[in-house]
Amino acid sequence: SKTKNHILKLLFENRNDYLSGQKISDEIGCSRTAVWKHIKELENEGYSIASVHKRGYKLIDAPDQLSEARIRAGLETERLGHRLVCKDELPSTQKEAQHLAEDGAEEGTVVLAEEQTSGRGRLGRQWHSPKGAGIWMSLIIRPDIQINKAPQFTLLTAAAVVKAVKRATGLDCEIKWPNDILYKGKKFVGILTECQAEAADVKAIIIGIGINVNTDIEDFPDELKDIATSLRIEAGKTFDRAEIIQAILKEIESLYKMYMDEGFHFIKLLWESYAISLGKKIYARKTNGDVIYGLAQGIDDEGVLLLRDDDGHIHKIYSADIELSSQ
Ligand code: BTX
Repeated sequence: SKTKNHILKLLFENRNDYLSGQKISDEIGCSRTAVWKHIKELENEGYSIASVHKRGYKLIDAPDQLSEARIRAGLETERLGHRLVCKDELPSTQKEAQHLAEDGAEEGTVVLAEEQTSGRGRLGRQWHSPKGAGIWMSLIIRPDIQINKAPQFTLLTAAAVVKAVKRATGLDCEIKWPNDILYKGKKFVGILTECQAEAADVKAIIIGIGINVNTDIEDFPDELKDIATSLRIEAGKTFDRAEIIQAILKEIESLYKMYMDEGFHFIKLLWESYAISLGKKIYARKTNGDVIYGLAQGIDDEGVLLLRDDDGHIHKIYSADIELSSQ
């Protein structure tokens, strides 16, 4: 209920202190008995709340379950996340968000699942999304732009996620064009942006973000063990997924605002500052199977990768998988 979410928000905001029942009931405009009832309900949901006579309530521990209330408490955004759809299990949050967007869901709608049974990557690939281990989320935005600009949002999202991970965990990670985020060469984030358009106009962009947060190495299938990692594996501790989600929504919102006010230029600079492949020799395997070898010179104003081959020709790479060359 709304009141319960509000109480939880207050408890989170004052988690170093006791908050009196009176203060809570004044702030929310309900009786102290109602406050007490909601506290009991929160305890039943797994929250641990100390209650001390004459001092009030204090949050001791929260369950590691992504609920709307948990994410909302501490969310500092204006629009992103104003609607949060949290599910235990979905085939894919991306598919769910696509449906919601078609039905007119507002900008800022976020879909989250504890587990995805058919999480999707690019080009029909799979995204491994085990229960409770990561952040599997899809965000709907509705920028007033032309469809050829939509790929810029993949780069915007990647830059925002790097900033948010740094802020929430202290870890410095890197971007591999166009959409992988790596820590020491291993992938722990995947980003998938999809677009709904009418003629050349974007109606919605669905930004899918998958992050291995508390995944253990044994949780990965064999084919991923050498190429994937998680924040827990790297940092040796468990992270609060809700805090990372809050940081990501906040960073996307602020870069999105900058993008709408000032264009792609600043986002591009930020992205380039996090990119590992620029200035290096790479192989780009295009979707048609062709492989081009050359120097990754940079990205252009549309987010397209510019690759200079040994003959000096510049290739524009719209979609490919890249691999760093050892030379
Ligand atoms: P991608 O096509 O760039 O990467 C997919 C490839 O990454 C797979 O073929 C596999 O090799 C590897 N991979 C699969 N799962 C993982 C994992 N958990 N960690 C590291 N590597 C992995 C990247 O596609 C885009 C992924 C977006 C996922 C989000 S989750 C929320 C939303 N819903 C949904 O179905 N997809 C998006």
